Amino acid sequence: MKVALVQMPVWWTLDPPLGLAQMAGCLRAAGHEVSVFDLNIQLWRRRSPQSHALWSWEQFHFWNYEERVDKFFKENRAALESFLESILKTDARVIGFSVNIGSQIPSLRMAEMIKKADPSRLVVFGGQYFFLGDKTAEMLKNPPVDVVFQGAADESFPLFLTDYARTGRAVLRPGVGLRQGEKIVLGGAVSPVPQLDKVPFADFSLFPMDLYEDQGRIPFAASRGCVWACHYCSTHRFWNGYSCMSGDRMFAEILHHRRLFPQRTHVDFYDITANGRPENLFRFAQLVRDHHQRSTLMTIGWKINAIVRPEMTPELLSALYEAGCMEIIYGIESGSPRVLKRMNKNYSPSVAERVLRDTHAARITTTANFMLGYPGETEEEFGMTLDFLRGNAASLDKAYASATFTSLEENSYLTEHRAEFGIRDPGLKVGHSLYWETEDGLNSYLVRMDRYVRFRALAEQLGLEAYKGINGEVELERLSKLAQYFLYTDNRLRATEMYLQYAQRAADSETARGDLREFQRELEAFPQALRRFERWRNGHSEVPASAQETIWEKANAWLTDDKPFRLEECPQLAEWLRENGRYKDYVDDMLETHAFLQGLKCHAFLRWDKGFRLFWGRDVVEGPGRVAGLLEEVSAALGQDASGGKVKDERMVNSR
Ligand code: B12
Ligand code: SF4
Repeated sequence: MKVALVQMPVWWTLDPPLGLAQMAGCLRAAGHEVSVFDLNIQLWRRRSPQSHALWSWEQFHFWNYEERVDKFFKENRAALESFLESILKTDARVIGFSVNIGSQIPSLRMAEMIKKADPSRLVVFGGQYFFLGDKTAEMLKNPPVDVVFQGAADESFPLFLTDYARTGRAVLRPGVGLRQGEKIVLGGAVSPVPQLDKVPFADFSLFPMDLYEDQGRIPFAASRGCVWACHYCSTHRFWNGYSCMSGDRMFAEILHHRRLFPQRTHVDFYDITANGRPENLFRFAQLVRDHHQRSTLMTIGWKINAIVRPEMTPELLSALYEAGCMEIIYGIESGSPRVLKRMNKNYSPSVAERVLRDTHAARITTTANFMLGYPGETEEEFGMTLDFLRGNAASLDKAYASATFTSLEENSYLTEHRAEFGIRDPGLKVGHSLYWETEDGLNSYLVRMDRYVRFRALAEQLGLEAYKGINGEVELERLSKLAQYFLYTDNRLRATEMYLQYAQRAADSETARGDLREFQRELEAFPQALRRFERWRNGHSEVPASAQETIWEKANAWLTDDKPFRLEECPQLAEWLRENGRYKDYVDDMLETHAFLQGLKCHAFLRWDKGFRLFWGRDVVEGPGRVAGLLEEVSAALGQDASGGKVKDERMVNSR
């Protein structure tokens, strides 16, 4: 059966997507004829100067906004149409997309193009996006998507294709979701962790290997899942168990890749936990070392993510080093035993100290990952993490604090039991995973940011390598994070200030420019808002503050509401006005002012804050001078003159 496999943006660009390569290997081993289209790498190679940043790690959310993706598709129409033509030309009857959290909308758009050109092609989606929750059924509501694979598809996709070739129709099986007439039907869960020794090798031979950024590496996964179940992590929900290749199987697959790509000497282990079966790693290391005596083909470099465990003995570590293991990344996370327990992390700091020391002594680059501000972490416990860093600096080469500090990962125990951890629950909003805070107010995003900055400063002082931030600048990272945070909290003035500082350092950030353009539009509306506000306030200057306060109490939340308001909707206030009729003009005029502000569509509204004031989001707008100053700065950051009219920067011409 002819099948085409497609990867849409966004995925990373260093090396080929492993999930798609695994699928290619499984399908070819089952006798299917495969073509591969990694459009992520193709589009990244063709990217225009203004879309450079779209592939940067921190901006993958760009791809989750439909209007932004549509704009990207419009700008790259010619390239996308030529890819479409190439896909159709293969005559593949089935076209499969590997989908993750940043590529679901671009995949859908490409599927629409395929169906428009030829409705008879069967469009199949699979990948990490569909492992958990109701994403499978949700996606199947989109007419261009015929079939969705839920979970690992190493066995289910080849079998499905064989059925399809035989019967000419999509057959329901475990792990498969599809439409039958109007109905969406799901075939039930597939075994999440296949026996990896029986799975065919990943196949990179059909990928445009010369396009990837790093020409010296090849991705590899010796295991799936994890042997632990840390509360903040969703891995064990994704894979529900742990499966690891035998040492012999690891060796055989890597040797195969080395023969095909001799220039690629770095094998990047994507295992989230590579030492779940330390004995398998040991056997692999022995095979590599023995092979060295016969050939240089297995002279490779590799690094792994590992858990801290007593089995990481000096003997094992030295065997790993001799087999080319250059770096081990341990999830240390905290120096406080109480916090580790709350994380459900299964090791004690004393074992960690020993393992780090022995890893370093074995000449393996020793990296420790940390999480800051776990719910319940006190300032004193954060201090224990700093002490751990100081005490073990001699055993460490790199110390990475998580760039999200502590995030509420979807499907993790922590996220699903927020109350147990004292996390305030304003409902799951976008961004909430980063900006959560505790009921007692002691742990917020700003508190975590502060711990992060202090941790980074200490790591630097100790001479340890740390995560480099955006484009290598920690300050850029801080500003961009604060800008996003203030947008989330609706502090629009503060968000603008952060973006202005950000734009001074990195003028080409598409996200910053997009938001600044939005702020500019709103700031332009402010002079009108301010005039209307002043007219109302001056017109009723005799109304005493106590009466104003009472009006606010009676009307309470409605002023901040985006909906137009009529007095009848607030019986309490209407009643009060009947008794104090002389304030009716004041209230009527206030309602009109409110409606006027809403008409401007600029997040401006009235609020009571020691008197009625004009707000922009949650920030007070102090007066025309401040607004004019900000508008000037925003326009300048966007490459325009003070009047906002003349475009100085070519990028603005293109992006408007
Ligand atoms: C390695 C890895 C990466 C590498 C990937 C490098 C590469 N070249 O592939 C790097 C470091 C780049 C990475 C980055 C990110 N990752 Co990542 N990553 C992983 C990790 C640890 C392993 C993925 C992997 O390769 N597995 C092995 C392969 C064989 O499995 P697979 O890809 O799932 O493929 C199987 C199925 O998905 C399915 N399948 C795959 N494709 C297709 C196609 C078809 C047609 C079909 C039918 C089936 C199918 O069958 C395959 C075989 O069973 C997973 C966690 C995990 N434990 O799986 C997270 C994970 C995939 N990453 C995730 C995320 C969110 C990201 C980021 C977006 C941000 C972040 N939080 O880190 C960034 C991407 C940013 C960017 N701009 O690129 C999430 C995805 C969540 C989701 N629901 O989509 C995961 C699950 C981690 C998590 N729990 O949050 N990641
Ligand atoms: S050890 Fe790592 S991968 Fe395993 S559950 Fe804990 S955080 Fe997740």
